[in-house]
Amino acid sequence: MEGVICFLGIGSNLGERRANCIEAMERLARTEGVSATRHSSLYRTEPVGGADQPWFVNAVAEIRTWLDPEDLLMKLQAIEKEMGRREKATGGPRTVDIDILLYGQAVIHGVDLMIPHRELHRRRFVLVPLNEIAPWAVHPLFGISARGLMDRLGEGGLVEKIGESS
Ligand code: PH2
Ligand code: MG
Ligand code: MG
Repeated sequence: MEGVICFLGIGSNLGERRANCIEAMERLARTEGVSATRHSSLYRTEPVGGADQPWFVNAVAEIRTWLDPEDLLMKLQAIEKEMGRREKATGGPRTVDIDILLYGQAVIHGVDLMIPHRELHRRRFVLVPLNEIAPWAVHPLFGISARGLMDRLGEGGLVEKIGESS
């Protein structure tokens, strides 16, 4: 076994947003070097930054991976592309976005890769689903759990769980 426990942020605000998030998680589960262990509920979330765009559907997935962070990033980008994502990282609407939030307790300051995700601690649409599945997960730079980060969060965008039937 071994491998590294990672948390991934998944989001979509173009097309069939819920189906896109679910498909992204299914594709993750089929990815070589990745074992999809758990994921949060889906949430309807107010767009943060560039407010003039559709609301998102967001979720957080926990995976165990045997890939190094750079290889994992390449696999995630391949899934985004296969699912028809054309947009670059502009903050505008996207079919699917898969971000590495935490990779074990690794701290990586690359040009293309920053782990932990640089906005993780500021985003309610990340912290609410992360807390649903892993309130104990520790931010390696702050030494604060997801629960603690939530408690420290001020005003943020609206985040509401999508019911089974809605
Ligand atoms: N992603 C962004 C920018 N703003 N807002 C919400 N609610 N959800 C997102 O996933 C999101 C966002 C950039 O990746
Ligand atoms: Mg993102
Ligand atoms: Mg991204």
